[in-house]
Amino acid sequence: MAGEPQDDCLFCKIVAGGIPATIVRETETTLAFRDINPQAPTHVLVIPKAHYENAAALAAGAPQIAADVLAETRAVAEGEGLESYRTVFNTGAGAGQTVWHAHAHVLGGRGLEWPPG
Ligand code: DGP
Repeated sequence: MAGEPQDDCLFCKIVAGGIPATIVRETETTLAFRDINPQAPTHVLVIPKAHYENAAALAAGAPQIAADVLAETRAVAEGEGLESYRTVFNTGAGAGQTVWHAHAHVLGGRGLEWPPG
């Protein structure tokens, strides 16, 4: 069921403390931790603690938590001292989503080109 923890979800396991992660920030509804395979000097993932399979499902099912995730991307960028940064939600396999728990990538600390690949 949307919002409920999933036994087979990597990020639900991180939320539950079953898999270690380098936590950057935590709120009642969100968790921010460093990406295991960083693509920039700062590469932090901001996730809802509740399980939604991607950003679209989160926006539809829990818009306030979606807003919390977005607010946390700003807080992460500020905490990392980033004036410029990119926030990315890969939604669907064709867009590069590989973990099926909604997450925002916060990338910064180097020049970022546009368009992305
Ligand atoms: P995406 O491709 O948008 O679904 O991004 C998933 C990201 O999750 C990817 O950049 C790598 C990261 N990731 C995968 N497994 C782990 C893990 O066990 N720990 C952490 N911290 N990040 C992970």
